[in-house]
Amino acid sequence: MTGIAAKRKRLVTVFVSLFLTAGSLLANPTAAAQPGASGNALAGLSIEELLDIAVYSREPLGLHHTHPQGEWMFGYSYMFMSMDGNRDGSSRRSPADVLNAGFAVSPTAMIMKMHMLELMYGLREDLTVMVMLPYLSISMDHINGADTRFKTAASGVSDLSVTALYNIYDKRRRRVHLTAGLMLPTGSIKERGTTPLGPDQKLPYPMQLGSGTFDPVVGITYVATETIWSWGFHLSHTYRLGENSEDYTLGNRKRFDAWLVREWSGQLSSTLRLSGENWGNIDGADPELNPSMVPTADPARRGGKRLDLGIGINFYMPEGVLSGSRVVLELTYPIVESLDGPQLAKEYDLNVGLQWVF
Ligand SMILES: [Cu+2]
Repeated sequence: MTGIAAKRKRLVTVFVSLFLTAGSLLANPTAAAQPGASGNALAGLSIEELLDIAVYSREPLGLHHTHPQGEWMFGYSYMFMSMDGNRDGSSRRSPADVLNAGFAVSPTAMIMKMHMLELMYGLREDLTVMVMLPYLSISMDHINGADTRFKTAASGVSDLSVTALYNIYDKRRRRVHLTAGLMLPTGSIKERGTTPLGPDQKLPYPMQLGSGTFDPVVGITYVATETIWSWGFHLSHTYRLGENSEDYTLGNRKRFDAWLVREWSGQLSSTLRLSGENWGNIDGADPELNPSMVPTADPARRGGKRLDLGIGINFYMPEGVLSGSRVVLELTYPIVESLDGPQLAKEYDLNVGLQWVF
C-alpha cells in the first residue's frame, strides 16, 4: 500500500510541477526575447493567432470541439487506467472481505489500455462530424478462497461511434454546441478465457469489450475563450437501446465535465478538469455468468458514481504543416467514488493524445 501511495505521490508531484512551472519556464524566454512585451508571453501573437489557438481547441482530451467548414482532424490517443482494490459504497473492501461475503473469487486489480482513433470533419461552419474507434486491452487480477491468484485478459475493437456536433451559439468567444451520437455494437460481448473453473469460460461483464446494444449519446457543451484563460462545461447522457445477444443491457451513463485552461505561451497551455460520472447497474443477465462466483459477474454490482480531478498539458505545433496540431497529456485521479460493490476502485488514469488538423 505504501508502494502505491509513494508511486501516486510521485506521479502527482511530476504533473503538478509540470502544470505550474513548465509554462513559466517556456514562456519567460519568449517574453525576454521581446523587449517591451510587458512580460506577456502572448504579446507576440496577433489576436487572430490567439483565436486560432481557441479554434483548434484547448479543452482536455475526450471533450470535443467543432471545426470550421472543410477542416479535417485526425486524432490518436492512448489511455492507461489502473484500478486497484475493491470498494463497497465509498468504503474499501479487502479481498478477504469479498471472499467472506460469500464470493468464490475476488478481483484485486485491473489495467485497461485504450487506443483511440478519431476522425473529425467540418461539414459546415456550424456542423462537425466525428467518428471514433477505440481498441481495448483489459487484464484483471483475482484471488480465490484457495489463495490461488489468476489473471484474465481480453482485447479487441470496442464500440465504434459516429457523432454530429452542432453549433447553436457562436458569438464573442462564447460557444455552445450540441452533440448527438450513436455507438454501434462493434465490440465483442462474447470474450472467453481460462479461470480456475477451466478453459473457455465466459468472462464477466467488465471484461467484455462492448455494450452489445446501439447506444445513443446526447450532450451539450459550453466553451468560453479569453486570451489567457478559457473554460467550459459539458453534459452528456448515454442510453442503451434494447437488449444485447447475451440477454442484458448495460446501465445508462451520465457525465459532466467542467474545465479551466491557462494559456502560458502560443505553444503551451495547462488544463484543470473536474469530471463526474454516474452509471447504472446492468438490466437482465448473461445466463452463462454466475453472480455468486465473483462480484464482476453480478449485474446488480456494476453501478456507481465518481468525481475525478484531471491535470493536463497541451503542446501546440505553431508552424508548418503541423500548425494547429497538438499533443495532450492528462493525469486523472478519483476524488470521490461510490460503487454498488464490492467493485474494483479506480486508482488513476493517464491519457496521451495527438491531434492533427489539416
Ligand atoms: Cu477535432
